Amino acid sequence: MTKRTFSMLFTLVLLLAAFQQALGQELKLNDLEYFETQGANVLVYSNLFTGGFNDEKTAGIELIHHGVRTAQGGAVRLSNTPEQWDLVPAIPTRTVTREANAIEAVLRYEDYDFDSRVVVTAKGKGVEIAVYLDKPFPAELEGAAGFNLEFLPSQYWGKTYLMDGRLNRFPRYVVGNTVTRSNREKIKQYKGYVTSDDRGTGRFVDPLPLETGRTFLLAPEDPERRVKITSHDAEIMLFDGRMLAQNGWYVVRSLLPAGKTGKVLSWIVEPHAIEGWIREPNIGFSQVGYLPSQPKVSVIELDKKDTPLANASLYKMGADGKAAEVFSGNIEPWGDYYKYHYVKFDFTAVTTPGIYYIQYGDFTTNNFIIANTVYDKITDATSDIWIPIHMNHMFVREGYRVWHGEPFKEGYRQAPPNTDHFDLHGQGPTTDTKYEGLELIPGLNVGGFFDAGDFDIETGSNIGVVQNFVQTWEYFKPQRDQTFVSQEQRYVDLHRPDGTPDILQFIEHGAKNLVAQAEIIGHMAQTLSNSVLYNYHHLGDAASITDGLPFNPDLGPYEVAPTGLSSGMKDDMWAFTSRNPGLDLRAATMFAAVSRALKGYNDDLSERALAQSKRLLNEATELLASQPEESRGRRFGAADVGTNLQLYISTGEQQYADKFLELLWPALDRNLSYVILTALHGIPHMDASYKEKLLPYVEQYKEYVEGLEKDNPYGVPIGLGNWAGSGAIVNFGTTICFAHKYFPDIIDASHAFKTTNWLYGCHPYHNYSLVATIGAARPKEVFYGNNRADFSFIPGNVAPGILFRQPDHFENYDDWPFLWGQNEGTIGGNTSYLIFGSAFKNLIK
Ligand SMILES: [Ca+2]
Ligand SMILES: [Ca+2]
Ligand SMILES: [Ca+2]
Repeated sequence: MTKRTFSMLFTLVLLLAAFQQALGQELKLNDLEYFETQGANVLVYSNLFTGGFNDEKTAGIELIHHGVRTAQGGAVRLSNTPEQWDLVPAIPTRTVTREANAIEAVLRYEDYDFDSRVVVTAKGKGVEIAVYLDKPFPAELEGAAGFNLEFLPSQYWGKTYLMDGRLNRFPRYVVGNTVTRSNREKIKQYKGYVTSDDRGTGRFVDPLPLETGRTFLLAPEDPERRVKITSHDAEIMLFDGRMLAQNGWYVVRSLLPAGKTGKVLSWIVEPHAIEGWIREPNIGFSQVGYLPSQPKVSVIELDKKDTPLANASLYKMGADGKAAEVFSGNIEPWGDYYKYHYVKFDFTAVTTPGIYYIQYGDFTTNNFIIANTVYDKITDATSDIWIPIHMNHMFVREGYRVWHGEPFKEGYRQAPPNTDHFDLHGQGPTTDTKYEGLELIPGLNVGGFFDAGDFDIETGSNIGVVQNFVQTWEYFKPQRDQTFVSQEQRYVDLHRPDGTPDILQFIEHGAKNLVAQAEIIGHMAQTLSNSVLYNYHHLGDAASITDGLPFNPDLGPYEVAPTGLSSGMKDDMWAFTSRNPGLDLRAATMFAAVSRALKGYNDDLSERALAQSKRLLNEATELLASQPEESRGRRFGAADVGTNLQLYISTGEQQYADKFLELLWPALDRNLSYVILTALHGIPHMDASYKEKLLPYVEQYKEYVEGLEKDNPYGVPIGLGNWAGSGAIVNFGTTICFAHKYFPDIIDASHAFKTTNWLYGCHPYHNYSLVATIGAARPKEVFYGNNRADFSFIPGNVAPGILFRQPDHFENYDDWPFLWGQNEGTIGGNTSYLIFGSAFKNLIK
């Protein structure tokens, strides 16, 4: 080979490499049916608009850009900036055509008998998104039907954009121009609900575009976020969805042309992909820290293109601020789990108390503590802050701050028959009470806990919450008193001890509402909730959700009576009262437990709870017996097993023990991991043969627990549903604690650390603690609480956490609070965490 041919060959090789690199950046349809290049994934209806609460901002055409899901909602939509309750398209068919490198979907709006086809085709470094109409869309959708794609504000605000070369910056906060239009022109919202109060104007707000043009370049300065969108046949508009709703996204939109068929719109969307980009390792560890004696294993999440290192180190901080390496250990491979590769770093050998951090190659974590005290306070923020702030019908103060005034002073009205509801409830064909539709039901505005990020009282959930409190009290007798609660003053003051254990006051507060329901309505309501959608999505002081004045039909809307005692506002909350004997039965068991717990503290409420327990038990048993067998057969979950156990504990009647045992064993056979905790709670109340019969199930459970080590790198039950799985992982931890208590030779206590590890930072996506504050070095900073519009948190909240999106993406936004499936906390979930934390602290004592 001559020198010349060698150099020619060399040049050719270089050229080929460059060509391949360029090709390497081209988006390709992969086996999981999305368009992929390293650093950019375009998903086309992998996730549909079927989440349960309409537009959850987790569906449509989506872009995962250098590891972050930065765009979603790509679809034909009927407004400039769709809100949660705007209509979403059904997607009856989705077709992947490999030869054409294309995915096609039919989008259907049933309400308008309107079909369109969206075809996404790989085109070089981007995709073409085209909309086809086989017949023109209905005339009433002219100016409404358009193709939208939504970008995540927190990933773009402060960055620049260019529209046809004109310079702009994405606004940090929504400031812009809107117009109002006649309600006659408004596209109807879900089931005809309306998300805003038009103050009697008959007009709705419509945002104007921030910019309009043909070539839209997002974030040219940021290679991780740069996206170019061009269209030859349509104007591209940019809107700010936050104009109408704080959870809105930046919306890129083109209107569909009226009267046309065929290919009516096309965009080229090119997400920039950084050449050779490799996602930074996510080094998972407990942000709360570790006990000296406990297992300590960091799970490190790696890009599949990353090369795992051979070892990692632990550094200890000295009092002089200087750090020294104190341990070096091997990196052990675990394997692939969905999108990433996982390795583990075991530093259990390090047992000296101190301040440490992990060094993995060039990556250093924040510090954490090894000490015997790290878990001492894990429930305090939840019990001292989160729970009292969620006490309904009270004024809640903390130092200089008022969390909320006294809500719903006007009380609750009877929900009219045949009423649907937007929060998954409804009133059946009758009221099942002595009240007429819309009549005031006096006395219900007392006690109870806000459900979650919203302010309704979910009766089923509140029953579970009071059970959780009673269980915590009866098992652990926490004497903690950091909260002043006065039912007489309807006043709560945080950090002001009043001589009564807070947990008794929480039991009392929950029971007050539930006893009122039973006494006044005659049975349990389904929910006490909003009657109008525009105040359901309330953000701010709970006392301002309604005007506090009862509705007076003699007054016009927005009118207040001269006495100041009533108003014409139809904003009063409603009680949904369709009778459910299954719920009554659960209430009966809860009331029996309440009556035990409150004896000697509030004897009056204790006796009233017992009276309602007996009455509801009799009535519910009769009602259930008169129901057809098949509808009873369907009720067969852990709740029914647990209800019969609680009934037996409360009444001592053998029939409930028999029913408990009859339901328990088949339930364990069907769903062991879910039902076994209930079975464990039965041990103190059953004879010795019961524990013996349970033994093989506990052995089976041990296999299940060990099998989780092979299921995923974290060894916990990871949920893949539409609501992320912290709740199941908390229950897993609680189950371990109780299983170890009764079967210490079979279930090892150390499994419980898998739950704390996961909750406090050792999980996919990022390594922040999923529990707000609680002594973690790096807790999550934003949650979907009722203060979410402030990008904040309520201390002690447990986020659902790591949400799975099809087909292979786990995420938890910590700069965007508004996705309930990953960032909301519920009163049910947070009181379950109280039990776990109490049981866990007991376990490690
Ligand atoms: Ca709710
Ligand atoms: Ca107290
Ligand atoms: Ca009112």
